[in-house]
Amino acid sequence: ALERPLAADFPTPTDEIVVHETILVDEPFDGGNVRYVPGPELGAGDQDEDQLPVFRVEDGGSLSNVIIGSPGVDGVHCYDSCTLTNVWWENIGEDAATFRGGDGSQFTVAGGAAVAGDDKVFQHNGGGTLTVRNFVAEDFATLVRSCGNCSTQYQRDIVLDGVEVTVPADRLVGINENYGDTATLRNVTIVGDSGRD
Ligand code: ADA
Ligand code: CA
Ligand code: CA
Ligand code: CA
Repeated sequence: ALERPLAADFPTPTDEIVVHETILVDEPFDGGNVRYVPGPELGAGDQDEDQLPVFRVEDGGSLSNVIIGSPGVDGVHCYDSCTLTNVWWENIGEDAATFRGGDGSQFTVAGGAAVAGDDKVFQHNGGGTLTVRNFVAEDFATLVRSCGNCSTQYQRDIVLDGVEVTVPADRLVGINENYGDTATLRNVTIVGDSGRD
């Protein structure tokens, strides 16, 4: 059985689907708590940057009640303002979700949890604001990273509001001050002992 963080109340999967090809979402998609298991065509779930996402969410699309099974490959890619509601990552792959819309995008992650990542959970590569609300993460290095080397760079805003993380972890948010990024942290709970004095 998977080890689960105490506070991350993962839903029991209602069914399981193996995903051999990235699922394109351009309308509201309610997964009904089905577990979507990445097939080997999408990647191995390691730190290889060339893996494919399980879901690609485009203009008009949103995801809710989806369980991303193991190995997490490149998780979810969002190409426009998108909302991920109650999305659960059982084993984060290279990262859990990537946000790629341009300036003015409003990306929201609301509810859900992610566990078992080697490095980053959320990767903000586009423009606009990424808000992570009522989210739980355990066993990762960085919760949100604003891309430092993307081919198009943007000023980005990152908001955490109601986030519970379990240490050890390296950082909540990594931003690029040289591009004017901002990070706003509200209601952050850190569970456990960092092991540091
Ligand atoms: C790394 C890489 C970025 C981008 C990112 C991602 O941080 O340096 O250019 O590829 O991963 O989107 O996973
Ligand atoms: Ca990466
Ligand atoms: Ca990635
Ligand atoms: Ca993992």
